[in-house]
Amino acid sequence: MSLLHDKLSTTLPAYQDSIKSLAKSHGETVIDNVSVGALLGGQRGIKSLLCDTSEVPADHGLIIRGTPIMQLVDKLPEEVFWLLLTGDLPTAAELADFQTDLNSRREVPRYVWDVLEAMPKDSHPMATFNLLVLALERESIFRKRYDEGMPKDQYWHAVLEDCLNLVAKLPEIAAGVYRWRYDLGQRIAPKAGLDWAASYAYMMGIEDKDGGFARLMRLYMTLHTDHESGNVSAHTSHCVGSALSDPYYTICAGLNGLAGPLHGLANQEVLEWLLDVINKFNGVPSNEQLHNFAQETLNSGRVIPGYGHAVLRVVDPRFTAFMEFGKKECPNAPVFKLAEQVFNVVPDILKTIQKIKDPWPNVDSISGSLLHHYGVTQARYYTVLFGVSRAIGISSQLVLSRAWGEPIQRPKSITLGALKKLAGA
Ligand code: HAX
Repeated sequence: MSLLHDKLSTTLPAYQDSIKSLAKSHGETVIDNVSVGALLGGQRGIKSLLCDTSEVPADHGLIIRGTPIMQLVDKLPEEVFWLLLTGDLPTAAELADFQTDLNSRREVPRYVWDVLEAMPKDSHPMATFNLLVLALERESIFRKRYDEGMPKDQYWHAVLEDCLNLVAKLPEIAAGVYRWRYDLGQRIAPKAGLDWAASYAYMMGIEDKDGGFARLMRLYMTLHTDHESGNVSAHTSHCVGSALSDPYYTICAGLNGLAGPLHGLANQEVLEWLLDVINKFNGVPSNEQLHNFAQETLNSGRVIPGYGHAVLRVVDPRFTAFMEFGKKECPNAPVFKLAEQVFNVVPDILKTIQKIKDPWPNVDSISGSLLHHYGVTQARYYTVLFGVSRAIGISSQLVLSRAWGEPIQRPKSITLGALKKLAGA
């Protein structure tokens, strides 16, 4: 057994007990009300989900297990995965054990590559990637053990096995999608001795003389892991996982939600928008030209991608982390500089539009400009990178949910007639 398994076996029983006893002693306590506006407004803000991996206060942004994300920017994604699961950062020995464990699980079955090669080349990379995740369902330990009559208290063990097996394979699968989709030549086999994100960077085949791309990939993977549980990808996964669909089905479902332009696909839309600006003005625009371009986007009924958030009311700290990285590593990269210029121009425009609650940039407004600098110029691939990282957060939430025995989700819907009656309308 791994040190991670040992640690969870020690910590999870107290977690299970505290939830059971809360349900028993305070089951009737009311924690929120549901207004007609909230129901019709995407359930925005209704407190109805339990998530202990991370929280996103509107005025602070992402906090993982009590630690603000800005204090985790130097951590490897594997360390953040351990933190999400256990509540503590790993010791050096725990990290080494965890990395060895992940390495031992990384072999991708041949049929996954057969599925990849059967896909039409012009399929969206996210559709291709998600399909490969689903193809791996054949490997599910949870499903096999469930069919054999696994007792409930064993669920989280089997979910953890599936999640580790999947997360270990995702860099090679995602890099395989990248190289195949863009005709970059043979797949590149993993190289021993690299950490999880550096290995992903290496297998994509990006030339990386000074290691800058590997550093970006570590930061990228660390920043995108988790964002509490109300966002579309995490929320979807919770719902699907609650039916005891195994982690391959569950994570794929979450990734399908991530593929929407209002969620994880925004990073693709941002780069395309930035490149449109550069094309239109034959290079860097003046602030006035940029202002007019943004205004045209809004006038045509489209959103400014990468700006606004359903929860945040401040600059997303993940944006700040990327901005600091860019200022240090590639301050003169043209697309990065344009993303910086957009940050200086667009919030003032959005602030004048009363209905927009958050005029500030989110993580997606800048990540692509950095990827572009290192040669990952294919915007349609960006959400795959996000998905590889987000699988870590979804996995962590799934393990905790199965550990405390979250029942099948089943909120109640009502008809418009019933809603009007309740509202006295
Ligand atoms: N540009 C133009 N209009 C915007 C806007 C933006 N960047 N942000 C919000 N609005 C509009 C909304 O479309 C909405 O208009 P309607 O009432 O006409 O539908 C209105 O302002 C109120 O929206 P809100 O309450 O401020 O924000 P929501 O919670 O409804 O939506 C979104 C949050 C992130 C979906 C929204 O800000 C948006 O579409 N932003 C651009 C896309 C984007 O960057 N998405 C990524 C978000 C982060 C994420 O999940 N990453 O994965």
